[in-house]
Amino acid sequence: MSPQALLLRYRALWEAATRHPFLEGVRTGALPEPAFRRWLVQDYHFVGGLLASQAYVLAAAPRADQRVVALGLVALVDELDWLEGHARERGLALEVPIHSTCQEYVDFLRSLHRAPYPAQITALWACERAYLDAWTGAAPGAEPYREFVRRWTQPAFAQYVTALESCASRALGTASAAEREAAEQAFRRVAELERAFWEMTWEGGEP
Ligand code: HMH
Repeated sequence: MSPQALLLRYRALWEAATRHPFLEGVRTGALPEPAFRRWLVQDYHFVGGLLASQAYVLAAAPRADQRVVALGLVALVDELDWLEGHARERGLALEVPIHSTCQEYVDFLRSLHRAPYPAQITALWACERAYLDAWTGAAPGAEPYREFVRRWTQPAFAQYVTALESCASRALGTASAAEREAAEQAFRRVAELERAFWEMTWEGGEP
């Protein structure tokens, strides 16, 4: 089972994770402003959580994967700066409570530090691949959102996702049956949590 095989096997789940009225709103410009604000502040929480989880992935990474995972970590630190800049520009407070949906995703990623490495790297790849696919579907995006679309569709990001896929592919290639099963479960969980994240931005409600 390869990363590509997972995308094929769970095609419907993946579509649900990467297509959403939120993204259609980004594309057309019809996105309700509250949805965008909710997304921005919760994604800031998410990236902070992803950064901490990815540090565990780095700790578990084989020698050949260290550079990709470590450079990805630094990119997340830059992303926090970038999101802070956008929040400031829009006068949005980032010190809002984390939404339970975002918390659930972050908790899941953190829980993977006890999972075998193939599951960890597969989940990390899936998480980033989800954003590549989601924002690619919204390209080029309406003017207010174009910079966001650009971030997750630029060649450097696509190359990062490809590099993670190679790491996941190698790990899965030598994984035991139990490890492959854990990786497959992690992939499905990431897809479900990505879908829930878009739903959260759309529906709002209490954190
Ligand atoms: C919800 N998934 C979510 N947020 C992100 N920033 C990414 C994936 C990619 O880092």
